[in-house]
Amino acid sequence: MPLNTTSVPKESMKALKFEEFKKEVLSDYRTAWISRQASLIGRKEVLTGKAKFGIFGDGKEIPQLAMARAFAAGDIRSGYYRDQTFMLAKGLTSIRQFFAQLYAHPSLESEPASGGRLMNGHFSTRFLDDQGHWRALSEELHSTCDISPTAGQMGRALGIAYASKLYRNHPTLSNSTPFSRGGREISFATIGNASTSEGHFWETLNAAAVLQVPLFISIWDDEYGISVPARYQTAKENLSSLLSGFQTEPHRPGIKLYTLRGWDYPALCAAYQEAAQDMRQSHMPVVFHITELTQPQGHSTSGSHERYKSNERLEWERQHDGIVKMRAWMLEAGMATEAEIAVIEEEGLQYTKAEQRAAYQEFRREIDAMASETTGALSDLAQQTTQIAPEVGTHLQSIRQNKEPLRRDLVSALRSSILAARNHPSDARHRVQALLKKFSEQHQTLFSSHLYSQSAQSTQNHRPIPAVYSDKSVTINGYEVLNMAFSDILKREPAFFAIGEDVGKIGDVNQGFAGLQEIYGENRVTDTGIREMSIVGQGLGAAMRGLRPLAEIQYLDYLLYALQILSDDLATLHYRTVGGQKAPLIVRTRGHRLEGIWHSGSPMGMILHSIRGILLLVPRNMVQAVGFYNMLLACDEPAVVIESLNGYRLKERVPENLLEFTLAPGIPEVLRAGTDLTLITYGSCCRMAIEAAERLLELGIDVEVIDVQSLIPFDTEHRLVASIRKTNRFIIVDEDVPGGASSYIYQQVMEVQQAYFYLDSPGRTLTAREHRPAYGSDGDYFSKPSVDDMVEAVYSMMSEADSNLFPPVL
Ligand SMILES: Cc1ncc(C[n+]2csc(CCOP(=O)(O)OP(=O)(O)O)c2C)c(N)n1
Repeated sequence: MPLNTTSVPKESMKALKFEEFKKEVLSDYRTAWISRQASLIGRKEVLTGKAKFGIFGDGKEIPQLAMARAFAAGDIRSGYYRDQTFMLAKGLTSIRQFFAQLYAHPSLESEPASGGRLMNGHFSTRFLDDQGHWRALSEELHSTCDISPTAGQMGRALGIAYASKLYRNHPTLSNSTPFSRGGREISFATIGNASTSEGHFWETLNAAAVLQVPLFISIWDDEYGISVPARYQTAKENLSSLLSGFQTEPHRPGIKLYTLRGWDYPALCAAYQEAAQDMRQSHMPVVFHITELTQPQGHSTSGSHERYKSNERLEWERQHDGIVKMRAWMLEAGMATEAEIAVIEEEGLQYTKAEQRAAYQEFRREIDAMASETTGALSDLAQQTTQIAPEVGTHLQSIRQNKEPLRRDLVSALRSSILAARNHPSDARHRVQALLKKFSEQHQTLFSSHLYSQSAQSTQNHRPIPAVYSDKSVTINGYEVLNMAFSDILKREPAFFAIGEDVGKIGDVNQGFAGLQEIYGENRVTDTGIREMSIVGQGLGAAMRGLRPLAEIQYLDYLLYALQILSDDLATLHYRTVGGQKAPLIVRTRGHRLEGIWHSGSPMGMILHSIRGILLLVPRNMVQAVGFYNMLLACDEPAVVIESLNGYRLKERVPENLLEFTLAPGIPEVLRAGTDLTLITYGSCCRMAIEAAERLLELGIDVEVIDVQSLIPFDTEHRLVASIRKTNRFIIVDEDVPGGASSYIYQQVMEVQQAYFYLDSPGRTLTAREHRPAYGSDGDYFSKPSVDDMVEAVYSMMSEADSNLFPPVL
């Protein structure tokens, strides 16, 4: 099958006046040259110890110039660490910012991509203003924020592209939004050849081809993944040949595939522009397989490529270096003379050096100011403590001798000095303490802000609207409660849509969306393939463009397939951009107790510990779930909501204001008041805990049952300890493994809420067994905590406390 071949763009050469074209070419060459100098200088900065690690885009410059030419207002890049030339070409980063990131400068003014939180080469633009409000994305150029896990950008890139499709087809949003102009925007993704070995790549590509969304993937192929050559990475060592099966055929839309050589500047420019122009209309995904790329300095500053590349390969790379090739072409095509190019190169080198120096000076400025404050405060203390705490003088000395201390050196000296001078309660020591406090507050903001939303729409600011019940309140099945609510949400919130396996035609496996596709159309309630990672990616990217997706993972057990994107991308997005980007995605799933190893899991510890940055809500029934969905749609944070798998056919009383009422996250609810012991639980265990409490009452034990409801955030008002204060005993029950989510709750209760002050018995946990739940009702009984287990656990705790009243029975 013939693949597109490269050719000099005669048409565009003609179309542009030669002089104008020449100017653009020279400007491109300057960008590539500067980018290369930045890579060379960057490596030196690392090797001389000014920066910790460096990974650069040398060898990948030329196709990025071409990609930049096709990239227009509203388009969004999702790429990886090699794309500095593209970012520079579009003005989305500057050389100074590039170096600020290399030095990990924790300042948004100097390093707007991540405020020093990400290693170098991890690019990003600010989608949000300082208040957390959206900027007019359709009028600007943007890049989502890069992550290091290879191919981790693919799911998000799919979602960015999917939003274009939704905006185009949306009856009301298509032209009246700051996010889109008729869905013409392209999602540009870049990926290294070796990273296409990841399933994420193929899953995304297949999904894009099925969905027919404007995803433009460029593969930078330099034939290696660190040291591992293509023969270990790619079948037949030929990505184009593998990808060719995805190509569009008559009446069978797939993708468009181009194979181009990475040093062929004119051919690349022509092809990128042609493909992008076409894609804005057709929405057909495109893959550019860019071959014959090089990596002049090797993979990163961590190693040298001479260790694994042959001399022949190294020589080939020198000859096929894109910059060398572009330079030769410019001379041959009469774009510039040797002398003109030499001027560009010298000026570019000096410019890069000057910007690098300025970035370093900016990076040092704040720390140097801190250092002089630190030495000032410590020298006062040192003078007064020469006899009793000579260590203070030593700490002072070591800071003075360190020409380029880091923040941690200063803070560490302050902390050690305060301890050393602990017996010297002078003003000088208090001044040191005050300074440390000031620095700590600054560092809290610099290094730990924005894990969760800090905008006015943050869930922390949410004021719940309580559920209202009356004599008229009806009782219906759990799934019908959800169905009523989702129907209303689809009506009132045009940006809301739901996707997932079996969500469309049958309205999800438990009928929460039953009948709603028929009413609201396929774009609002949509079936997807079985591909959990990219379902989340589809939602994540769309949420980054102002839509309000609900992405469904059919069963909690299958969240594992999506855990990487949830943990690495969604959970870190707001934090790693210091509030510059957000994705208020709702991930809906159902779990806990049902039947069998892969439909009864409750791996809550695994989830809890990997998704800090995302809310984790565990409603005990569907009314509570609706309260959370209503709240989430009024706020701007991502959440995982786990409905109880065995609750859809249970009857629930529906509040009068089901469609308006909201729950605030982080607020446990007392389900049953009691005086003897606090039983803390959530999800499916709540009903069982109530049953256990009723049986315990017959044994003379009055248990308070509390539903935690929300694991992240967790009991922000410390209601649990308030209960324990009264009962002086607690047991935590959940369906996770021993030491799983129950230990998280235990740490919250004992350490954060300091419940140990009020305990008459040691707190304990009652969990599932270590193994996955065996099948059937017996399997459940002997694997998960049962009502009998709960009754016995409580009884034995009471018996230990008063064996006369509660004689031991076991
Ligand atoms: C999931 C994952 N596995 C391994 C790594 C370590 N790693 C970083 S880059 C890289 C090679 C990537 O090669 P390629 O995709 O060809 O891109 P290149 O760096 O050559 O441009 C590896 C293995 C990683 N970052 N993420």
